[in-house]
Formats: sequence, C-alpha cells, structure tokens
Amino acid sequence: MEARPAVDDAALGHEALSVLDANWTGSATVPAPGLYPHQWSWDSAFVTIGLARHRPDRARAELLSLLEGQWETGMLPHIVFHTPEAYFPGPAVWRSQDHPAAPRVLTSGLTAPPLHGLALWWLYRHTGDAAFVRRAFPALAAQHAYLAGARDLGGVGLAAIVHPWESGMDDSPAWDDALAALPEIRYGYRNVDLDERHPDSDHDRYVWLALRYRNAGYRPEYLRDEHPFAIEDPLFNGIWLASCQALADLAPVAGADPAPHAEQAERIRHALLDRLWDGCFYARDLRGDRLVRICTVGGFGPLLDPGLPAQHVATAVEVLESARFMGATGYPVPSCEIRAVQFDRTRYWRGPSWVNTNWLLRHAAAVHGLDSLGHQLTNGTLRLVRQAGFRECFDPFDGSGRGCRDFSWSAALTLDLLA
Ligand code: 2M8
Repeated sequence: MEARPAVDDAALGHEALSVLDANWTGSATVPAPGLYPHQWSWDSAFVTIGLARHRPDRARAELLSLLEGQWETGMLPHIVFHTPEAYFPGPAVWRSQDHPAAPRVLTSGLTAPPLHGLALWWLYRHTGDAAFVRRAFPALAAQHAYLAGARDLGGVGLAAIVHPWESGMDDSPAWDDALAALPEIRYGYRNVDLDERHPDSDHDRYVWLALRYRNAGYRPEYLRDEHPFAIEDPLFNGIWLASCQALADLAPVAGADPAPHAEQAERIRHALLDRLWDGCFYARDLRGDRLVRICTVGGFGPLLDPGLPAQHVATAVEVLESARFMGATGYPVPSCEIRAVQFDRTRYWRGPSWVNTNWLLRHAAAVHGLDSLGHQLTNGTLRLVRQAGFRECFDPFDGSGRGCRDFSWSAALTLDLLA
C-alpha cells in the first residue's frame, strides 16, 4: 500500500483542484491524462458537480462543451473527441461524421448514464444561475426524450443499454452472460489501449457490438429488432430517474412545464420496482428475458429516488451495509458483492471501490435522511483518496489505489465531499 504524507482538508482540496486544472484542455476536462485523452459524458457530469462551488465558470463550460457533442436525435454520446489525440475506439471506429444527425465535432455512437440533469440541478443549487438553466435545459430535455423514445426497448418505461460501455461499469460481471451468448469473435489483433484498460476482458465482442450498431446506421429500429445486447440496468435508470426529477424541479426556472419530467420519473420508478426488484435491484437482460442475479453496486442506483418506497429503501440499505458489501470491506463500496464468484478486488468494475459510485450513494443517503450511512460513505471515500491519491479506483479491503492516477472524477467529487 502506497504511503502518502498526511494531508489536511485544505491541502487535499488544493491538490484536487490542481488535478482538475491539469486535466482541463481549455474546453473540457479529460478523465485522466494519457489513458483517457477525450471528454467522457458522465465523467464530465461528475466534474461539473465537483466544480459547482469552486469554479462555477468552468463547471458551466464543461457541460456546454459536452453538449456540443449532442446529436439531433437528442442522444448525448459517451465520448466527445475535441482533439485528434490517439485513443481506441476513436473516431475511425464510430464514424459519426457519416451520420446525418451527428454534430460537427466527432463523437462516439453510444450514450452513457444520463447524470447531466442532476449535474445541472447541482450547479443551479450552488450558483442560482437561472440563465444557465434556461440555456442548458432544452438539450437535457431532448436527451431524456431520446432515451424514452429510442431506448425503451422493453416498452415499459426503462432505458436499455446496448453496450457495456453505456453502463459506465464496463466489465461488470452483470454483462458476462449476455456477452457470452454472442457469437465467438476473433478479430485476431490485440489492442494495446484496451489491453491496458481491461487486461482480461473480451474486447473482440465489445468492438463487434459497437461495429454492428454503427453498420446499422445507429438506427433505433435496428436496436429494437436485431441488436443482440439490450439490458435494463438499475444504475443507468436510477440516475435517469434522478435527472428527470432534477428537470422537473428546474422546469419553472427554465420556463418549462415540470409535469412531463415528473411523470417520466414516476414511470421509471414503477418499472424499476416491477421489472428489476427481487430483494435487491438486478439488471434485466432483454434478449435472454431474465433477471441477471448478481448484485453489483449498480443495484443501489434506484436509491437516488426520493420516492422509492420505505421498505425498498430499508431492504436495499440492509444489503449495502451487510457483509455482502460495505460490512465486509474496510472501505466503501465494492463494485460487486464480495460473495459472488465473479468478485475480484483487483479488476476494474468487478470488485474495486469507485469514488463516483460512493458519491452517488452518499447523495442517495442524503435524499433519504440516512445520516450515519452518509457519514460512513463520506469518511471512507476521503480516507481512500487521502491515503492513495486521486486514483481511478481502489482495493476495497486495503484501500490501495488501482487504475490510473490523477483521475478527474475522483478529484472533483473529493472537492464536493470536503465542502
Ligand atoms: C471507463 O470506460 C472506458 C470506455 O468508455 C474504458 O473502459 O476504457 C469506465 O470506467 C467509464 O465509466 C468511464 O466513463 C471511462 C472514462 O473514465 O472509463
């Protein structure tokens, strides 16, 4: 375990801002230098949240620069390529420029957890900047309309992810079976970037899925009728629900009608409970027509909903605090339940703790007035970054850092946790 000199809150905050300054390209914040040299969608939402109090101008610029990548369909892509920096899969894979609805700036063709409504709400709460709300609101309403239209593949009010990259939890064990059901693909090459990021994952299938969608012209009909990977994920939908509620709250500021956003949130809540709940929230594989019975940190996403019935809140929190999750590890919150055979404390979204999911759960704790859980999440997360720095993720047992260093959302959300 790396030892770092003890840092007090002021020094930690200062370090966090330095990381974010170094990762700011002049128009956006990259998740980390080197490994992730472009703008990622939900990373930018977390950066917006973290900077809201400290650098509101930059927080606004971050969100606007991401919105430059929005397609006319309303789809907000998971990566926006503002510069020609090498990255795989880059613009040559996505070919966004060939799509009539794509913007001028090059982007990926997939989307990401729709946290941006909540980020805008956060920014408004800390700045009171109504003009900015009026400016950004229509784009986020369009993002939600895209999800409700093109992504409700199960027809019940939830948005489906069509690629593991859309979940933000790329190699979560929740996608293993759906990936294993795909044809065996052998492109016969190893990709250095993907190898470094996911040493043991099935890159060929990831790339194959992305190419199939691209070759189908990113058409919603293709997703509905043919695409072989479609999953209703509780984290993606829990975040979407929170963003719908955020837009309902912000609608009067933006001069819009709150009702459709509040109704959308209701629809998502009912569908989450009907379709994904069975003692905890699981993902549902639409192609295999079954619940994926592995409990991951994503299963706590619906706790972001203030309207989640009390007994569901209590049961989910019991699981979260049990020896399946936080109760057994020294640090919050392992990305997969530790009793699962797939749990691996060293592998990315298959075990390690992440600052962003800790922050989301800490927000959820605040939403439900769960003060002691909130303190545990705040203190445990600050302990991780104090000891190991702003790493991409952390070993949940000994707190050692994993993945890349100087990771933007770890720094940004630390700033928020310190406030
Ligand atoms: C990871 O995702 C990228 C692909 O988009 C990767 O695996 O290389 C995930 O942790 C994702 O949640 C995150 O947005 C991205 C950039 O930080 O990295």
